[in-house]
Amino acid sequence: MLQTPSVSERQTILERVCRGERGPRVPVWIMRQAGRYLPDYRELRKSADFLTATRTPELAAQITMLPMRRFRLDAAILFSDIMTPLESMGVPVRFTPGPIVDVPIRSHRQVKALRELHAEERVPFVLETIRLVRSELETHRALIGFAGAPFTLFCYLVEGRGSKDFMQARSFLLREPVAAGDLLTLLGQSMSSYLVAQARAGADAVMLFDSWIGLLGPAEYRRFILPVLQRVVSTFRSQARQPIIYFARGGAALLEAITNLDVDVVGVDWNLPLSDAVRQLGPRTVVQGNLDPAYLFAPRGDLGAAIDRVLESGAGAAGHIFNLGHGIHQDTDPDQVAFLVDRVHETSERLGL
Ligand code: 1CP
Repeated sequence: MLQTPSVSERQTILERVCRGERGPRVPVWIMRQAGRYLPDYRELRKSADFLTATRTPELAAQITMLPMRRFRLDAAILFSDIMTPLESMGVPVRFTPGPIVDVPIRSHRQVKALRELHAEERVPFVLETIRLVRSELETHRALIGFAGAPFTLFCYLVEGRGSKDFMQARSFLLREPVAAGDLLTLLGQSMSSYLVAQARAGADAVMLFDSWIGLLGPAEYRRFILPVLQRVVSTFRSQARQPIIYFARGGAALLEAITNLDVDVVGVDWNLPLSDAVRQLGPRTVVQGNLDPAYLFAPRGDLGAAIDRVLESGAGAAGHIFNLGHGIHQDTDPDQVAFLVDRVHETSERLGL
């Protein structure tokens, strides 16, 4: 008689860890794993610009799979960008290579002119990419879908481009709190339905990238951002079962506030040891991170020791997904990535992590 696989048999290793199950090893993937440090990515990009690559499902799926073919990674991440869905909300975006918004949002009138995102109609190419990748990927490896967190998207929309301090964006938040609140709310509604659409298309987990949240202090985070994020999470949870990862770069001072967010996994950068993050988030939390990407330029002995330290530091959490503390640098040698992935597997299997 055919037996229906139990839930845990059907889940990928990454999903099980997201739910707080340990073993058989610590899963690993790398932020920006499908990017410019890969020679095959640079080769593919010679024939297609970044926007075309993200909008062509066959190409985006092929790029998503590049690091999966090369390394024993436990998860793929959709090849796309946090700014991709914004075009269909009424904001044209260029990439040079970072995102540029030529007409930044600086008034309530502009906020009111934006449209909420309806992913199935407006970004079908993203959902098709997910279907293609999921059909190619082995069952034990996860596909992560993602969206920009409201504040990080807000930063690019108001500033118009990358910045060290996003002064325009942060001053807009305080100068025009009603307009800013409306913009954050719209982004939250749009990104929660975008993540639900990705989950329905086949993403095994979803991730919210809050890359610039470290620019806010805890009081402003609690006042302007936490309520919006709580709605994103509760809306997603009411419509999908997949785990949610929240990456709060620079969020060391925000962890206490983040305990109010009902996410499955908190991703942290290298500014604090994972054990400190776990102390603040509580032992039931699953963490993701947090090797300094600069270590990939260190000699193998030092790199290996640093990987083991991160694994030991994460051992007190309910679960640990190994990653860098931020995206991989474009000058990184891919052989160092192969070494990292194998080292995470070897050490975590040997120590039973
Ligand atoms: O080929 C090129 O020249 C484009 C470079 C590039 C790539 C490969 C950009 C422009 N985006 C991406 C892909 C991308 N962006 C992914 C794909 C999956 C993977 O990780 O392999 C993801 C998840 C993102 C998310 C993203 N885009 C974030 C959040 C994560 C982070 O790095 O903090 C942010 C902040 C962006 C904005 C962005 N898009 C591109 C660049 C170079 C940037 C950063 C610009 C800046 O520093 O302000």
